Amino acid sequence: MLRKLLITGANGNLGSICRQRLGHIAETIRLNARKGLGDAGPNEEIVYCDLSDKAAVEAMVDGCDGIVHMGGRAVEGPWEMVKAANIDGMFNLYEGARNSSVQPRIFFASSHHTTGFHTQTTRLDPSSTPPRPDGLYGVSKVFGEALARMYFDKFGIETASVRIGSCFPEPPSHRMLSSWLSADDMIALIERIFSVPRLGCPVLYGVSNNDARWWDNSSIDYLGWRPKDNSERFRAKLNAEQTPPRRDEPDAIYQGGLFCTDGIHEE
Ligand code: 15L
Repeated sequence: MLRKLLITGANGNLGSICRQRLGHIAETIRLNARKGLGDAGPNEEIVYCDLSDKAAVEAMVDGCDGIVHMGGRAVEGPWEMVKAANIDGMFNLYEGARNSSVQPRIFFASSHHTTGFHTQTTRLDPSSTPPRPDGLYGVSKVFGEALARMYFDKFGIETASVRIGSCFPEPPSHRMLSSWLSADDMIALIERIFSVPRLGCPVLYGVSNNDARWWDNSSIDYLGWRPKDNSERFRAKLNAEQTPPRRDEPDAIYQGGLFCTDGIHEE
């Protein structure tokens, strides 16, 4: 059991699932967002700060032996926003980890948009696939993975960079039948990451056991994570509700789908 687990982005879609379901893995859960966390529960602490505020982030990280880093920008946006949240924010978090009185183990919510320009006919192994980000957001997650790796090689800080696919109650599109990650599988993954004796610094895809998945996570078998859910059970319903994209449409060509056709967002 951890002493103190920090969950950043704790008011977001995935952060709030973590808040609801990870209370048992630490004596104290420190929750972070910029606002909107409500009242602290029995073993919760609330810290409001912006990830781009270095002093505040360092103070927040100090003393935490686990971090689930869900915070930051989770979709494409103007560079200034992506940079503040995902570049400066990551650096501040890792400087906090380096300077902390306790060395934390970190779950970093990376994204499959680090490799979004790979085609849907390509099977990717995260231990060897070159990045092909599909936007500034994807680029920022490539930076995050590289930063995590450097802090491991130089300072021994262990991180699992999890390229989260599409974590929704049901896949919202045909593309996401491949990239879907159930909340149950995500929580089971986080539990494994914080319980294996040696984590190292793996990169993996956060994806359920979908028949249609593109990703091969066999390089992280040692984590003992065996995702159980399969998006196939939603296919008939999705077919009834939506026409699948044509084979020549970006949502059927690229793993990153329409993120690949997005331009550079202006301020
Ligand atoms: C992501 O990274 C986003 O956070 C999520 O909202 C989805 O858009 C997902 O990727 C996806 O495109 O599958």
